[in-house]
Amino acid sequence: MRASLRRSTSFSGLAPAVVLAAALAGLAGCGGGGGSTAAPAPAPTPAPAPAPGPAPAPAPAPAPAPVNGKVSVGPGCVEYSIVAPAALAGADPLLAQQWHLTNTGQSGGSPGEDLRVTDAWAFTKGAGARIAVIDDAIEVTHPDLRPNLVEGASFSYRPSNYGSVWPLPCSTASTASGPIEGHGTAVAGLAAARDGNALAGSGVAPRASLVAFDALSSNSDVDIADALKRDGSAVGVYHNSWGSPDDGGLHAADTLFLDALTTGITSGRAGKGSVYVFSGGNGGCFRRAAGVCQEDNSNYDGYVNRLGVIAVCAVDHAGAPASYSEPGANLTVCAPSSGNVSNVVTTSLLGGTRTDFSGTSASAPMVSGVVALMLAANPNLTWRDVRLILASTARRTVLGDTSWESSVLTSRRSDAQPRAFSHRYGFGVADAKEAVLTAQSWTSVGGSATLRTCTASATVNQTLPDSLVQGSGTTVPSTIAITGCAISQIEFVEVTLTATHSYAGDLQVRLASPSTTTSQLADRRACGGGTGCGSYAAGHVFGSLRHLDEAANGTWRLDLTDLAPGDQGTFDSWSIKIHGR
Ligand SMILES: [Ca+2]
Ligand SMILES: [Ca+2]
Ligand SMILES: [Ca+2]
Repeated sequence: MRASLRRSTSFSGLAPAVVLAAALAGLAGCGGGGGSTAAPAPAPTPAPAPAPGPAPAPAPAPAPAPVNGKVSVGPGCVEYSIVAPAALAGADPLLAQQWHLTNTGQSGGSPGEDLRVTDAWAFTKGAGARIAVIDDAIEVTHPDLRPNLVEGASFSYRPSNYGSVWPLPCSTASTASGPIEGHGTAVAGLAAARDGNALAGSGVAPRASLVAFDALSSNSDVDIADALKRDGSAVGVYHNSWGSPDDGGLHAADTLFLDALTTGITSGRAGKGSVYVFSGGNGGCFRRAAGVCQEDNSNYDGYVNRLGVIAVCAVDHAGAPASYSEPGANLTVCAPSSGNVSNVVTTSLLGGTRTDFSGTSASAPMVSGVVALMLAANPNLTWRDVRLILASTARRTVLGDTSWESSVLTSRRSDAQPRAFSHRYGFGVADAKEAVLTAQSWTSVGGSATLRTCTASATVNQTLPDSLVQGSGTTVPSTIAITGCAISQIEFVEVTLTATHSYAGDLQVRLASPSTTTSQLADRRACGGGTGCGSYAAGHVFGSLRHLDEAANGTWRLDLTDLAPGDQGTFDSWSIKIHGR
């Protein structure tokens, strides 16, 4: 409990975007192929999390207008010119290297393992849809971003720059792992860099409009919650390449965040709901214990496993899961990103480009770009429609992967590829063309106002026998019978588990549905640092998309199994909340 609560309250001070971006280099040798001994050089030690700060001060007055055509975010910071760039036309020189858009094998990967986005551009390039990038800084003056920028609609939360519409970096310095404040700029370019301007490459939605909110710069949950609903009538998709620390621990989201999400999906876009896209996390091999990768899970992160969140995993240029990409029953789709080498091409600081971006920080903004294309193709889509279309049109890759399990979801793909779910891929890799085509003819399922919810709970109070042999144990099941629920097609399942245990990482948690499919909610792992992987004492909320389109009524079963000797506890209670139509 100690670690979980402390981290949740100080989360915004953890520079989580940097955590996501930087995690790859040290992890690239883990998982995936298995048994690899040729790990690359370790990543620099991540910066320690700052101590929780005091309650945020009242918002300072907006920063004064820039003087002499120059602007910076504070004393000692880089000054940027705010002169509008000249309009350019011509082929983008780096487009051919952007294998995630069109994979011809140019990076050594498999031709066709991409977002199928070039085909979607025949229908729309995103004009009319707005993407908000929430990060710690975004170089909105970048000549490949500025043409799509909605002038005056960005917002800076940096205390020295509060209220400015220029949420720029302070420093343009780089280390071996990339620009120190370059994360948001790289993210923004993948979603919505301009096409056809003879500069750099192109975003997935190169004619979508772009705004930037640097809410991660201020160490304030208040600011992040504000950014997540800022200009909710105009913003279509809020993009987030950040999350809780990838340390295998259970992390709760703060109530301000949850309230902002609820506001967004209820009131955003005149009731059609804001769309929230998040990185699934880079903790696929967050540490090694006795030489074995320990795996974080997207479902341990209370910021990315929620009802209104589209969590995105990563596949490499051959379509296989990236070793750092976390599994999770909460994953919607994957998108391309780096594999054993960092090779995603995007925008960088001082108007430049980079060829080394990586992680789920790179895959997720591609999905935000796909969502912008969908919203441009059909502005009437609700937040629920968006997720259903992504799932029903995703492209399954590596069909022989044993993690694929059949799903009752109806395929909307033109090739009718059957639907399946994997805790590593979600429903597959986002397919921009199929998503846009389906969006055009989609009949809405409605927004938050028509979403049905059924809830039930059980008190268990049973001892969880300690494991005698690592990897085996005695399962303690508990069942809940759902009757009279009007949901015939599930859209999301939330399970809140309360347990008392001296090492939460010992517990495997599985949810079995009446349709006999299983959500893999938690696995045994060793977290190190004496944290015990967090705690279930106050109740951890898991999210699942595994049961999409199943019926709600029937017997649900939660199985807890202690799989490591030395610590034990009790299964106290659980509750289930089913959303759908
Ligand atoms: Ca360009
Ligand atoms: Ca994580
Ligand atoms: Ca144990």
